[in-house]
Amino acid sequence: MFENLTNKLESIFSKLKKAPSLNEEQVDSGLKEIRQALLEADVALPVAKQFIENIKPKAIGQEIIRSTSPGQMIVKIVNDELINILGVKNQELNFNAVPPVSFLLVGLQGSGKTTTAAKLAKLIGEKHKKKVMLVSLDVYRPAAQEQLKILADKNNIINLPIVEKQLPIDITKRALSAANLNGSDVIIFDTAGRTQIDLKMMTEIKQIKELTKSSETILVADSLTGQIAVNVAKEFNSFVNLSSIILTRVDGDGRGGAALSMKHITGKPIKYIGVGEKIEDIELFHPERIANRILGMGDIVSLVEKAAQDLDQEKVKKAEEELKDGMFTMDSYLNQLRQMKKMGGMEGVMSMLPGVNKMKEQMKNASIDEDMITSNEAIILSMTKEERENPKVISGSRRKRIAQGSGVDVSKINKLLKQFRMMTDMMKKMSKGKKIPSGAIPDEILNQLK
Ligand SMILES: Nc1nc2c(ncn2[C@@H]2O[C@H](COP(=O)(O)OP(=O)(O)OP(=O)(O)O)[C@@H](O)[C@H]2O)c(=O)[nH]1
Ligand SMILES: [Mg+2]
Repeated sequence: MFENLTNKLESIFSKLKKAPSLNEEQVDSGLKEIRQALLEADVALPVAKQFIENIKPKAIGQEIIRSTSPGQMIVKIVNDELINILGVKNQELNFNAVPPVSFLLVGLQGSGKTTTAAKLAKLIGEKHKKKVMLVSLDVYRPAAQEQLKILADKNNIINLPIVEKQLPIDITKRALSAANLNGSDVIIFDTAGRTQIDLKMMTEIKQIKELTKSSETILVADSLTGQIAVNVAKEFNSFVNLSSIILTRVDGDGRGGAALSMKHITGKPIKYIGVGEKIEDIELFHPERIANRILGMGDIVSLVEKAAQDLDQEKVKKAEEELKDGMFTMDSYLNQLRQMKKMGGMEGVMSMLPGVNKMKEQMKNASIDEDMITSNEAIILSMTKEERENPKVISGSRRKRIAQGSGVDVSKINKLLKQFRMMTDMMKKMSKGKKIPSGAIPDEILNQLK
């Protein structure tokens, strides 16, 4: 999503970084280029202006101009300001209300409300361990209520039975009493797509909001529509007073302007982002991580979280237990490799790593790709049961045999054994609760990818 902006900023910064010292003029022209890059990324004009105004005094301050690495300091200033306009800290949905806590999803047609309702329901059920009920109030589009029902049933989410011809207000009342009866902690209301000029539809949201005393009125906005999404947010906010925003299609090739402008223009935080069509494709919106991603510093925390989410939880648990018992074997590693493949292969992983644009060439040399996973799979499958359970027994002659069996060079066997050792070391550290710092790739993970 932010690729173009990242590339532009990278080239502006590399120019600034090359200069051993910077004068005011050079900084000024760098700032102009940054402003241009923001505008090209579809950032709203007042936001781009404010951005530059905020960083200017810091960037042309004596401290920078006199410092030994002025370019690097400007990167830091830009990073801080990006975090600032993105909203500083992640904010969780507000569960602080008398149950059933109601969340109301509103937005334009096709912005992703129904999909997001189901994603949120699953996430809140699993992560927050709450009983969630889904309710569709979309009586306007044919089969809209069925669409939510099918999604909910497929994912074992409680949903309010459909009663033909009932109006949204009556459905809402029925939902509230059903939630009290079935003990739901949270109700997520999916509403029909509407535009800000449709007064009747807007009034309906206000009524439902009052009726449910909703703790959140969330605008679901399509990030691909850029500034249109931002204007829609502004209008919706003035009609119904939103509490937060969820941006969808952040996986698409939008230019990032919506994400960067929303908070500043509406004053309302983006709390989650939709990153795909599948039910689990939803993530908390972390300003710091997005800023890091934009500046090409990657996002190791998201990476690790994605890994944890995509991995089969049971297998992970098993691996942890095996590790505790000192039983982490080549079979466990084989499982991990297969899970990695499931995670969207290396490309999915790499797109979240620092400086990826520059690293593509390096990656080729280090042959970090799916071939590596496949060849490691072949190697492990050529080991005997004893060797897989206790790799320490793999002597020189055994390495030769395994190499022959799997059709690879002995050096690959050595490499894999080294990776295996690193992997077990890393897992031992992680199981001791050692935290991975944000914005930096731990050597353990880098080494493992090599
Ligand atoms: N790639 C991607 N697709 C998404 C995302 N969120 C929703 N979609 C897709 O967008 C399309 C429309 O989504 P819906 O959830 O039906 O949108 P809606 O706002 O409920 O639409 P209406 O009820 O007609 O107003 C579907 O094909 C979804 O799969 C996302 O984050 N990424
Ligand atoms: Mg819908």
